[in-house]
Amino acid sequence: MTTSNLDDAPDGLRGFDDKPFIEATAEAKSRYGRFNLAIIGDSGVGKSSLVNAVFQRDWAEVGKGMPVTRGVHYFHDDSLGIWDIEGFEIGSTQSPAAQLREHLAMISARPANEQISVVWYCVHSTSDRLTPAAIAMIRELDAAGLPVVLVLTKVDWIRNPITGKYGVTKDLESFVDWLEHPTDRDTGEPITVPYERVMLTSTRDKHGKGTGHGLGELVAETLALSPEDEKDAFRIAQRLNLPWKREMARPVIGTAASAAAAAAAVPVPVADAALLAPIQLAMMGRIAAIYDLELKTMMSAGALAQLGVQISGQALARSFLKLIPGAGSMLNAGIAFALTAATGEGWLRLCEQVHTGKLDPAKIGDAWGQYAPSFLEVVRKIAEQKVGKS
Ligand SMILES: Nc1nc2c(ncn2[C@@H]2O[C@H](COP(=O)(O)OP(=O)(O)O)[C@@H](O)[C@H]2O)c(=O)[nH]1
Ligand SMILES: [Mg+2]
Repeated sequence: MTTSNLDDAPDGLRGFDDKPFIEATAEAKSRYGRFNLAIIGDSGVGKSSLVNAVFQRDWAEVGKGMPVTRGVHYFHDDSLGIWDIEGFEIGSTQSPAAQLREHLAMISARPANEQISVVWYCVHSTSDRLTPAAIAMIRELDAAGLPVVLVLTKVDWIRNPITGKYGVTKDLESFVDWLEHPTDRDTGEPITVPYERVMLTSTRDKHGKGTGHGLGELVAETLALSPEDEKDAFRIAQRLNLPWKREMARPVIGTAASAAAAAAAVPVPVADAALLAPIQLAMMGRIAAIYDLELKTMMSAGALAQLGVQISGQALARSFLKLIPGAGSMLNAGIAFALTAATGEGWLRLCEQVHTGKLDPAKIGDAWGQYAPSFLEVVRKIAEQKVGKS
């Protein structure tokens, strides 16, 4: 169910309908669904830091709070679920692998939108081998059909003073060598450890500063290992890679611009430019979902309505047509296309600013002026479209 934000909007805005925006966001969110990651490793290895760096939620520190079961926490919002698994009891009658098997059985009995897509199995990068318990747990995950990224954490990157390049310690190099050709600790015989990738990561340097290393590669590998129908959910849930979101938003803009062109296939008076508003608002709602923005709750009462009035095309189309010799007072397919495409691009950039924390969502209404399509931008779009057609 969706409700309008406008019930308490200022008078002049009440006639405006924000439903297409809100419904498009809700529809896109339910279509993309939730991405679930399991992150497994000893307490203190750096799991919560990784989750915070890649997903940037302002959840209370991941790992705190009531566990689902001993050693297992589940955190989620609409687009992301994190299974935080640690605290395998040493000296328990059950091996860690058997404990993990029980956890996985418990999770598999949970609802479909909580099922794990990818596992990050975290090991401190100063280890020299995987322990037999770790190997048994990775085999357990593999047996459950889960792709495992072996994440080496808290890597100490050393800058070579001569070449300026970053490298790792000799010890870590030999750990990575061992991981490529693992052998049994006692017999020296080759063994199989069924992980998919090794990633070397840090979320800060050893002084606790900086933004880390290897995280871009970690999200790229995680995306590659995600099931096809969950890749978009991951692109939305993660907050490190903006180009992925742009790639998702561009076809949404293209589709809306074509729909706007079709709506104005028979030219209409500029006074009727508001007929484009539902198309443009639905486009904006879908883009907001890609940037994981819940504007309905983020924007103040009436701000969305104000925005809607600004983008409804009419004012812009009117001022715009005055400047085009011979355009008259009719809105045609080309102008509708260009206006919608330019609106989409402006909105995309604004969503990026909010997404990266550079713009306070409460100020979207005021900021839109800077992002709204300018006259020149629209003319450029029309020119591009003509070139594209010829
Ligand atoms: N030097 C360094 N310290 C880290 C790194 N990641 C986490 N830490 C520190 O390690 C401690 C444990 O991290 P946390 O993420 O809570 O581990 P968790 O128990 O596995 O969730 C914290 O004090 C972090 O500040 C890293 O990449 N480098
Ligand atoms: Mg933690």
